[in-house]
Amino acid sequence: MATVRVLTPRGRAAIAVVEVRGAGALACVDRCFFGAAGKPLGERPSNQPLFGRWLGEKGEEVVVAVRGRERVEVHCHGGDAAVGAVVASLAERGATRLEDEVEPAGVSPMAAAAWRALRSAPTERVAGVLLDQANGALDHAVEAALNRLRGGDAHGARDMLLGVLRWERLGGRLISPWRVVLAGPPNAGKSSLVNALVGYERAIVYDTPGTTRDVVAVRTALDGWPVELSDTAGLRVSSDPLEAAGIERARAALAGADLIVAVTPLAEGDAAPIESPAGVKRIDVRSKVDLADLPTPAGAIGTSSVDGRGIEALLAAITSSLVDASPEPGAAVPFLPRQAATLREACDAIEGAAIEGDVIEGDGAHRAEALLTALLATAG
Ligand SMILES: Nc1nc2c(ncn2[C@@H]2O[C@H](COP(=O)(O)OP(=O)(O)OP(=O)(O)O)[C@@H](O)[C@H]2O)c(=O)[nH]1
Ligand SMILES: [Mg+2]
Repeated sequence: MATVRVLTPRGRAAIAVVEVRGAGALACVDRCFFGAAGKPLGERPSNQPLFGRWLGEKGEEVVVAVRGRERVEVHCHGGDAAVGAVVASLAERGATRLEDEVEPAGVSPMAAAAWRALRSAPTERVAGVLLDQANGALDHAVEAALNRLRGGDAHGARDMLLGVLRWERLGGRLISPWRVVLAGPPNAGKSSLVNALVGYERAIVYDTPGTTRDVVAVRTALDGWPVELSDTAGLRVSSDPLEAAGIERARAALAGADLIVAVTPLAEGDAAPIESPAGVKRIDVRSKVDLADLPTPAGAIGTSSVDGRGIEALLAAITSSLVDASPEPGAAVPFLPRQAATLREACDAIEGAAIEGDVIEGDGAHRAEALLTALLATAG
């Protein structure tokens, strides 16, 4: 029976390698591969790269290498969609998909989850934090809190849990990035600013107000933390249904933002009132400072996408607004939402118990103990 497995890690790459092994491996790939030479794989020399197409003469370009009588590699485009399609077509033709085993045998459920998350780590810094959890940092912290609880030191246990929860927001933005949304009136220079911040031309810039019609997201890293910058349609009342739909989406992006960068040209007097959803941080930018001979108001950052003024300052302000402190190497960081939710629930249970008297024990402590024990037994 043939089995199929992706050898290359997930993530952005030009090429991915899918391995098919076992009896029937060659036949299975033969049914999908349209080699330029038109011969069955069994008649081709081993270890030679064979160019062809997948699932038909007009299919995706692939390179196949026969590594042995029971082992073939398919080298395809590296994106998730291309890899998924190759694996799915092999599975349809009888190959069994092997689960990727990324974690070492015998590790705890939370460590195993961290090993799996590591594969999608977008930056080295994120990988470092996840590697600490893969090596048991979060397990050890939860075990230590549990031991305190069992030893009757509920205060101590709660303080330890709060110490871990300090990294709740950061932990939630390791795998999915921080969301920074640029918003402001049409023509304010938002798209130009996104391009200046990422250092390449991602968003369309044009002198006609209402150019950006949709939310254009661009992923980058600031100080090693993953950040998604979203350029949005200029906020105004519009009778154009397409522009109005874009503005609606801009508002939705604002509602889901971690940070809003509100952009208004310096020459346009007061900053435009952009309704920031409650609790969402915001940085005020006065743009196009090269066009106005005016001082930038206090509390705002003046920028020019033409001469680069203020861009570094804005990058620094975005970073420090999102991440005010970084975990020390080896620190426990909850990296899945359920983990943080359970830790919080355990803290609440301890605090709930404390209110009833000056001795912290009883139901709340027991409930916290049960929650932490369950957390250690699952990935969170
Ligand atoms: N002088 C100067 N011009 C700028 C600056 N930033 C943007 N512009 C110009 O202003 C115009 C609008 O820029 P965009 O970046 O497209 O503005 P926007 O806010 O994305 O506009 P909409 O998508 O229509 O909402 C373009 O002609 C840009 O070249 C700047 O810092 N200085
Ligand atoms: Mg724009």
